[in-house]
Amino acid sequence: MAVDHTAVAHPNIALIKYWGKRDEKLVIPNADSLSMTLDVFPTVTTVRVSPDERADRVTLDGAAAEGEPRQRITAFLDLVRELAGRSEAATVDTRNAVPTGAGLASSASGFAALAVAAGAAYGLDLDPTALSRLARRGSASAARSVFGGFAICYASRGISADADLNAYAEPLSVPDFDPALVIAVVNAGPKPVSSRAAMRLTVETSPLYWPWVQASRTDLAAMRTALRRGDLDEVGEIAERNALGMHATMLAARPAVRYLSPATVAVLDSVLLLRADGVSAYATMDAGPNVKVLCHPADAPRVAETVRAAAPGSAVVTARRGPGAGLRTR
Ligand code: 2P0
Repeated sequence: MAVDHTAVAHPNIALIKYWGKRDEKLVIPNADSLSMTLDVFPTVTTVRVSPDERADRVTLDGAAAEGEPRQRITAFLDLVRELAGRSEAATVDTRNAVPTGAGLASSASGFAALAVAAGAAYGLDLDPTALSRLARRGSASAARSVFGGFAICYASRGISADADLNAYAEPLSVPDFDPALVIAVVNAGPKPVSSRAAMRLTVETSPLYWPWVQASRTDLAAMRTALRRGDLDEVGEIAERNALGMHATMLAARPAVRYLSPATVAVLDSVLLLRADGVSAYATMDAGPNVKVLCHPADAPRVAETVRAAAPGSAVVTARRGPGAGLRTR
């Protein structure tokens, strides 16, 4: 009898960003990245092996998936089947708690949940490193959502066959750091350019891209030290400059990719005012206009109120560090 395998995964927000691949087919980043997995906006994904079906059936947020989202999920299922030595079709139902493709890391939680659920459905027995490697093939940021709390994703330094093996995430123990992340959803609509297309264009055309990758390596080393110390101001400063630098690489692409909107800039201004007022608050943005503000949990209500006033109509959600991806047992 067909059995449902249901997995839950949460998005993660990178403090040191991943932007750009050195191998598009294997999804291997150009640089290491470091993130915090959240306790909000889960993806819940159920996979059932369906031997009687001729093709995969994929439902995304309640509707039949089409186009690129469907293609990426079926290509991922093909990879799982190849690893498992199986050929049956699957039925997949995946639901995101946030709008898909709005720069709120739905592909990170999505492919982490799919890796866990599809891996279980097809009988793969993967350790966390192998699971992270598998999730990476769906979306590189998904490699980090396999783990709870903080995670570091290694871009492979090896060549060819080693490259796949050496590109994976692992948890980073940060016992003395438990910040809040206030998320200002200034626009929940789909992004105008996919992150995949935008990063390709940036790598190929932006004169700022490689200098940023260089700077990112220095940022990562400094970030590890700051996290170990539990120093929110240091962590925040590094995260903010790394994110702004990433956006600068896109603004310098030809043609420019600009995800930041007037509401984004209004929130960034309000974060500067909070700092001028003595509040430790630091911003980071991903492939979209939404802003995530790192702060002490005790300051989160004030930060939330400030960013809501700066971008009226925004949904504001406060996140803390959340769990890694796993099967839901009933
Ligand atoms: C990150 N982002 O580190 C960066 C920062 C967005 C900006 O990872 O092509 O969906 O599927 O590997 O993981 C978004 O890109 O891209 C992302 P693919 P992904 O979180």
